[in-house]
Amino acid sequence: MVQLKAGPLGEEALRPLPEHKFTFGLWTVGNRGKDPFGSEVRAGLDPNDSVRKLAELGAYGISLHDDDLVPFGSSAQERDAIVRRFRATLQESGLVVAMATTNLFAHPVFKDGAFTSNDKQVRRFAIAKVMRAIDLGAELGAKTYVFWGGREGVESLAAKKPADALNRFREAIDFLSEYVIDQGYGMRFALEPKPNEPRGDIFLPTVGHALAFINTLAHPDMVGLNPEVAHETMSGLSFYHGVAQTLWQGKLFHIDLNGQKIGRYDQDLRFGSEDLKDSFFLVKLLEDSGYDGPRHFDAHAYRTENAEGVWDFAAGCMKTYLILKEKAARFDVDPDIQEALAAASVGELAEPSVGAYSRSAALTLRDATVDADALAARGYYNERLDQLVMELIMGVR
Ligand code: GLT
Ligand code: MN
Ligand code: MN
Repeated sequence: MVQLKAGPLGEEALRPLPEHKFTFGLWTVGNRGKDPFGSEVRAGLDPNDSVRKLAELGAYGISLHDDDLVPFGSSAQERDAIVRRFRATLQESGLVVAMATTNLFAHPVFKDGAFTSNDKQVRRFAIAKVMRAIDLGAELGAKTYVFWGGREGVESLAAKKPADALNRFREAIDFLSEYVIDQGYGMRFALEPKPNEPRGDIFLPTVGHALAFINTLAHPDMVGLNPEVAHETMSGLSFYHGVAQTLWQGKLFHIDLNGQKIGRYDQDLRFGSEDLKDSFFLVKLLEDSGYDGPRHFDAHAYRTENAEGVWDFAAGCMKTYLILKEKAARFDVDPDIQEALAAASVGELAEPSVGAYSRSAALTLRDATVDADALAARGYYNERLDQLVMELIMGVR
């Protein structure tokens, strides 16, 4: 029997606090709504104002590309003045810089890629730009450094040999790992996979490709992933399963949360706005796993929004996460759900199937008579289980 719950989820539990570790890219709240078909619809934001506003809303920190804070081409003197002012704002507001990254995609010099550009001079320029951006990240206290290879790809398949490109990608990551070690920054790297856009095809297109690539690196221990909801979903893959395996392999170093419809361009929508069921299980997974990194939103407000709507968007991302977190806690204490989990034999999957190998155990198992038809007769009651979860998500239990 479905029991209607007492009332709205407690206001207290839904108030974002720094301890929840919500972070936003400066480029997310700063997104001006430009798309391939139309111009900007919102004014640019001063990063210092973004920090103050996010602190007011209960965020924990921000992330940035080098160029989000220090415009491309700034002099050393201008850079230092901007960074000094920004550090003061961070200190006043209590926000941290949890992640830093490099813009290796906007300037025309990167039109054929950065680490994988066919032009060696461009590749060298890209690695130098990353070193300077790592210095900036270190100065601001960032512990995670993200690599999103948006331009590392091709349209014409004849234009790059994939093995050469992967060698150059690896060479760059290995060189930069050494740089971080040499400088004593104590940072970890997080690779962010994406299948396409802006390139026709991008190297390291999915979580699976990137996990396999890490095993080939000189310092695999300092490199993990920054998976993004939108990027796996674009390919029709389950983000939940991608993150689950990343966690299983000890490689979830950071995460980009947003919303996305399958098969579309990279929409970067408000977290949870398109994929409630997957989002619920994602939040449950993160909360149950002991992942203690940032809950980072890489999304932006609809193009319909003015300056005010940007903050509705940011508050919405955090509130949805907290609602789903609250529901994940209810999942664990809901007696009907617990009963349905038992009926589905969910716990049994945690038990070893055959245990340690011995020849006698193997032969006994191999030669035993099994009534497969009898085993096949059981039900797993997944319909009942799933309906109960949907009722939980929809708010009637
Ligand atoms: C860009 C991209 C994101 C990446 C950012 C980090 S930049 O907005 O679409 O997915 O996370 O480089
Ligand atoms: Mn991202
Ligand atoms: Mn995206």
